[in-house]
Amino acid sequence: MQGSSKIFDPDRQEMTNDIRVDSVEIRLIRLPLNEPFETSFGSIDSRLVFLVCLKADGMSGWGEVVASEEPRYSYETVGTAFHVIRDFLGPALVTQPIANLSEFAKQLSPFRGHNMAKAGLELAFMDLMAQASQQSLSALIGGERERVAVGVSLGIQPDVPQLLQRVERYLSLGYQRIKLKIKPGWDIDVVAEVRRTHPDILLSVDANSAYTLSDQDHLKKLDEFDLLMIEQPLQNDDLIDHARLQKVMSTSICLDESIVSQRQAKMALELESCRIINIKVGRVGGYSETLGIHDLCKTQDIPVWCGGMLESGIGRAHNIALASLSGFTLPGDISASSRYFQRDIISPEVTVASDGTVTVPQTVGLGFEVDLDFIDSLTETREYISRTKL
Ligand code: OSB
Ligand code: MG
Repeated sequence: MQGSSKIFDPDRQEMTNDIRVDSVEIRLIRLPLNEPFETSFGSIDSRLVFLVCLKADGMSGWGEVVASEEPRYSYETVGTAFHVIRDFLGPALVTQPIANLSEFAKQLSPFRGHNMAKAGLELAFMDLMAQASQQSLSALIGGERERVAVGVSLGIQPDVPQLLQRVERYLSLGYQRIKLKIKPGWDIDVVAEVRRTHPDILLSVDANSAYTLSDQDHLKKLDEFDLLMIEQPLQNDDLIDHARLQKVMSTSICLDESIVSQRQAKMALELESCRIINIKVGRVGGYSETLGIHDLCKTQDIPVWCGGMLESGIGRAHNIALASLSGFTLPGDISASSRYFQRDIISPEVTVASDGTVTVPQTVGLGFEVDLDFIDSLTETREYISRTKL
């Protein structure tokens, strides 16, 4: 397969220097959202952002833990991730030098679950690897695109006119695909209205597990709107009922919540539970699993795309690198920094060009400057895990 295999290769020539992590710094900052974001599981008006900074050999590698404050999208929360990194994962990383991504993943694999916590650390490690090998994150993982196509995810609105206004706004900014959050009571009629107003746009819906298989006759009504996909209609851990639903719906099912590992992806493809997979690096536990799912889907011609978790610029930068892989063939939920935040913690901020693409940075590491002064001024909680402390 393409470039991604090289970072698993323990004998890789150019990566002779092990990375010795001196310390893990975790901190929480709160960024207000420009407007509330509502899904089938509730509404938020600010993002408590969990940042990870690994220090090694004078370098700082940055990652983000995408867990939410409440265990609604998944069981993980900012609080559980803080505990698990501080007490288990962080101490395991500072014990010995780590040569590559597979060694990194192996170091954390004895700890079960907590994928978002693991991923936050792995993102930071990959930023270090990119810096140590003097390449961009995208180049490090074998990314092939210079620009990635993006769409926008629109939360549930108080009424249809307000939704239509937002659809209008993001289309005029160039976004290539509109995704509507749906739930019982905010679904068929709403989608019908958006489709009537915009007959030709790429349109999809995301239910965040708000239905069960007993709703199949209702969900089948979505088939007439020529949707690109319906994302995670049924239970968060289900594969079987999604396979049943996919058999009776013409709209492609895309799984999000249900795919938490490469094994789950393999099962979903064998069971034909979906025709598309949304990859979120946090949900699956990091780059290592992401690359595995990407490669698996590519061999089976299953399109993947990069999901989002209202990331700050740091998580967003990693998402851009991932979306540059050749198998990411559908627009990602990678919006401009300004779609969510008044001011982002990186510079330059992420911007979306009028053709609905984001440029993949080619400079070393993350490809953006981390605005440490701004982060410092926002920091609410901070903790260090270092070798000397052990
Ligand atoms: O299901 O894709 C989802 C945000 C939080 C939790 C789950 C989801 C989302 C989004 C937002 O849809 C995507 C984004 O970051 O823009
Ligand atoms: Mg989703």
